[in-house]
Amino acid sequence: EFVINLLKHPTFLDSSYTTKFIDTTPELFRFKKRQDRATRILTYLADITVNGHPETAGRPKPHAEAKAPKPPALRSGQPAYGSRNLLEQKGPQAVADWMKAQTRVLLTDTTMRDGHQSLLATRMRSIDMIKAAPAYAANLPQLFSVECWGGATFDVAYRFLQECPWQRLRDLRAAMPNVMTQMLLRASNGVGYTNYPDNVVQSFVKQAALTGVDVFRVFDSLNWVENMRVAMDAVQEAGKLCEGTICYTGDMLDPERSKYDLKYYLDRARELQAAGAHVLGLKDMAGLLKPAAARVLIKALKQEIGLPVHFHTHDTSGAASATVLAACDAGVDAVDAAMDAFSGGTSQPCLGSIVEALRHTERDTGIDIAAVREMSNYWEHVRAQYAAFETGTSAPASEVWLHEMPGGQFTNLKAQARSLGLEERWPEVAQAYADANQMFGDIVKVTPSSKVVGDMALMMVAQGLSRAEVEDPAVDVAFPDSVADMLKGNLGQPHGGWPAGIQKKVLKGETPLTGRPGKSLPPVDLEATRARLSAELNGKHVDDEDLNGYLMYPKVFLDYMGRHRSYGPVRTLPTLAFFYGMQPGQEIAVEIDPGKTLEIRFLTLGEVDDAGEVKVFFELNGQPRTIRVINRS
Ligand code: BTN
Ligand code: 3PY
Ligand code: ZN
Repeated sequence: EFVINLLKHPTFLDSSYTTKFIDTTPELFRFKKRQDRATRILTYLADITVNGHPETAGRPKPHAEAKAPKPPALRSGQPAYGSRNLLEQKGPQAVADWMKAQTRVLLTDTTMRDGHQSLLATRMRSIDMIKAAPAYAANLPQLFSVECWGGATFDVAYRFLQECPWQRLRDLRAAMPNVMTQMLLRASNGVGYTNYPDNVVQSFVKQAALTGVDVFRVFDSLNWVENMRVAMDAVQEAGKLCEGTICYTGDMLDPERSKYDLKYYLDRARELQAAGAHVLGLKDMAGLLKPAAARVLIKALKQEIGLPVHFHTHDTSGAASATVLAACDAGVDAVDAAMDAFSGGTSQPCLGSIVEALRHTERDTGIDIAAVREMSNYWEHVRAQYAAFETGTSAPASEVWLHEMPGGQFTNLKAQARSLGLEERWPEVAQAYADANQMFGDIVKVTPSSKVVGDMALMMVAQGLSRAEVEDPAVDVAFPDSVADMLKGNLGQPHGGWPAGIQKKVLKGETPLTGRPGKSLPPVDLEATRARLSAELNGKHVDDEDLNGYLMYPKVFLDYMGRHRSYGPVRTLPTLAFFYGMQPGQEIAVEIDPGKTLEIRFLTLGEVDDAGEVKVFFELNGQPRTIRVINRS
């Protein structure tokens, strides 16, 4: 009963399922008059200092000696010519040609997107990224790209970090003008968990390109290229680099898993090439590709297709760097890696170690390893601030070849299992995940299809249902909504179609969709939506970035705006103060505009009064300020 309620809870369904749900605090929205920004920021600090941050309560705290991380010194004043300059001057096809002409292996640094998405529940704040960006431009101009946007980072920024994802992108782009930025785009699912109308996807891509994305890695959660064209066309229209991407699953050299054999991948690659991809992405989201298979697959893709190949994997098994090096031997053009301090485990393999492994070989990356070390030192201090979000697997997991969970989902699902009281039964969850996958016909598992398999697996374990029982027409099963949605065809069609038996049972006679979902969704009237949103926000001007944020996540965006009215631009607070509040006597500097800095010192707390409020005493730029907040602790 409880499990069913949880599985149907809207927060759970829209995938904000990490750690725990945020308590709703209606008093925050009963707001009197609009206050100035300094007062709003003090109100936030007072609230966190008195009540704690809802997401860090009961979680590990950073070490006492954790302090504000200092980015590396800049090694040159003028950033050297990089991939972004080439894209700007000659366009995306020239970038693809240039990739193929390199003997060195090109590297993408994923720290600012997949690295923290896979290790820290996507909680890295913009300020910690923006501080690093000038050092990327100055010290690491040989990087192919910096992956820093998209995937889960978009909604987590609004939802949990109280910051605007567009502003993050704009700031990174400005601070790093010579290296390409890269995003992960879930094709018709945008940066969400469901199919959007075509014009919403088009509008989103256009805005992302305008605000600052250079490389769009576009994938579909069922590898259905038909469902990727709208997004890919929009990227090409915007003049940006379109990385049409195949997700890797199964075990290519295993004769028992013939559904995903070499021919399957070559067929998908040809479809992506025909759809206009400049680069072929190979996305091994769970880290399943083994070295021997990588050799065969990458050699074949290079020979038969001819597009440059960009390989992405996860180190869940601990064996990912062996696969990366095999891919390099086989002629891969670019690979993804995370800065050392954000690598390993469910994240990408270690960037510095790949640079070292390839040094003095034909495929030497040309990256300055000392610059990598300095950057990684910075990231190590950044990571220490997020102790509350470490979900960590502490050892490699060969178990990944049983369940095939994507790196970003693995720790999430463990946390969900814990919150359902199933922590001790994790091996059963892993097995149920594998069983659910087979029940759905052995599908590609990546956001959002992976979430559906995860929902099904948790339900099977919580209710003690075996695959045979779930499939048995005589056993009554209340399927999670996400399962019904997927089998109705709302995420698209898997290779070979859905198994008829389970589809019939879940749909109870309803006719499934077999076409492209976007084709049957009416276009959204963008200007009418803008007008409605503006009215909802008391007449506030709604720009294109806000409109596109709202179109992806209406409720998440409105909740963010509601909190913004109370707390103002908290994105510039130091991370320790933002998540853990302040200590008496502590002073911080908060730059709320370029050149406008608030010096904030927290003095002390007063007693709780009859109304349940506490006075919080600060100094703001040397002047005493008192803020009253409700004591909810
Ligand atoms: C969030 O995590 O919801 C984003 C920003 C934090 C909002 C503050 S934290 C203290 C107070 N309690 C809440 O539940 N929300 C606000
Ligand atoms: C995402 O879609 O966020 C992913 O990282 C998929 O691997
Ligand atoms: Zn990934």
